[in-house]
Amino acid sequence: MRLASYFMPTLKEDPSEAQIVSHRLMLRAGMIRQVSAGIYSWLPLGFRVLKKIEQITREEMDAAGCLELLMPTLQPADLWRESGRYDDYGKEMLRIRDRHDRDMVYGPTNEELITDIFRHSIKSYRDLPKNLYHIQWKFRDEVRPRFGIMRGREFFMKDGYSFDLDYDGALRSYFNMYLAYSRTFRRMGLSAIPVKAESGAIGGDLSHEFLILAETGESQLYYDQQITELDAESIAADADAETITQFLGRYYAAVDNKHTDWADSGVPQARRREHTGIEVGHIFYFGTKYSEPLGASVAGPDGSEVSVHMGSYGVGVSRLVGAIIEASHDSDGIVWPEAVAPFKVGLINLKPGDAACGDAARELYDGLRRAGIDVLYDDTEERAGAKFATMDLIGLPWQVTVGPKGLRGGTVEVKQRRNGDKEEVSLASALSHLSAA
Ligand code: 5CA
Repeated sequence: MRLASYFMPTLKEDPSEAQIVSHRLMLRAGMIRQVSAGIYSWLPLGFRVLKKIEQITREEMDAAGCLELLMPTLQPADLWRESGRYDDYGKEMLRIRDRHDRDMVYGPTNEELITDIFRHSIKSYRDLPKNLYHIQWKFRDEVRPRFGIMRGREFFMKDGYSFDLDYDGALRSYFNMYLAYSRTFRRMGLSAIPVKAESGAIGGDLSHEFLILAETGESQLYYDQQITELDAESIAADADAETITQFLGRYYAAVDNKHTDWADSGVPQARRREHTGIEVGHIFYFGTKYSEPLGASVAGPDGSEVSVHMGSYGVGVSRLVGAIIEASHDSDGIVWPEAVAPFKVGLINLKPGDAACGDAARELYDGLRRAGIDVLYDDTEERAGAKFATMDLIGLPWQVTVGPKGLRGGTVEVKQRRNGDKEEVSLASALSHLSAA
């Protein structure tokens, strides 16, 4: 991508409405634009990151055996009346009336709709287990949308739903998602702590939030330091219920409303930690809370009808964009982990008018693209200082600078954004250097 023809409206000044660093940097880097309170447009740079996060999430869900589908954003209110949540959900749910006076809602979550799909099609225990997910916009009319896309009203979520014949099967499905979530966040360069949590409006009595530590987090968490070293992969995904339950209870971690007193936690003094965190994922097991009222049952092995046991699993795809910035930035701007970076390389031509610089930069640009490496090529007429500042602000993992001085000796400069390390490499080897990086 050539910057001169790209659309990346960066800001030099800190926007006054942004209270936290990720919101500030997303606005300054031209990633998003506010449309209305808690509602944002995703501009090209931000959209690329959103898509990367979406894709990693999708790949990990697929690898865990989940099946992707797509449900609409609008749902009939009658489904919510069947589950009893139409009245319970309160003002957070956006209610709409269509031209035929039918009540609709803009989905804040999809337990009812997926259960409706299930009950019409799956009738036998032989078709279980099933785990269906989609990645779709949600709307929750939060009282206080804040922190940019971190607590929005319209936001992008991966929500998945599992169906099993009984508790043991459902616990295995739950644990399968617990493992998949750990892998998903790790791939994004995050270390997320699974924490016992309240189930809230979704319901049920077993739930874990995945939190990443950040000063700006809205959740207070209390945890045993050991949990950060917990290797969930040491347990087989098809382990029995007892092994899974034991594993889930091995180390203490609780959000504020689940935490009572350290003294009751059994955690030795030296291992107690308290920190604020950002919730990037939440998994729930809620048994037959929706399958019973909606009549989602299957014929069991002995022929009798059984209400299926369900769980639901959410990843805050749009929130993650902000959460990753909270976890990875410095005073100059964003520092993207490579897996989610909008481009891998930022190529700076210090003197676009100069024939040698133009040729060298173009050669590198074409070579990188041929090698399948995403590159943003700054071919604008800006001053050198401004170009460097913009590249640091948008946080691409690698910067390559082509300038007249270096070129006289046949070299370009390669800088790693994460640590600022710079290296002069020959123009000829720059491509292989970056391909290998
Ligand atoms: N049905 C369940 C699981 S699919 C559910 O809705 N869970 S949730 O309410 O916990 O939301 C899942 C994830 O969406 C959260 O962990 C959080 O990362 C993200 N999320 C929730 N509310 C917002 C919001 N207002 N803005 C941005 N992301 C949000």
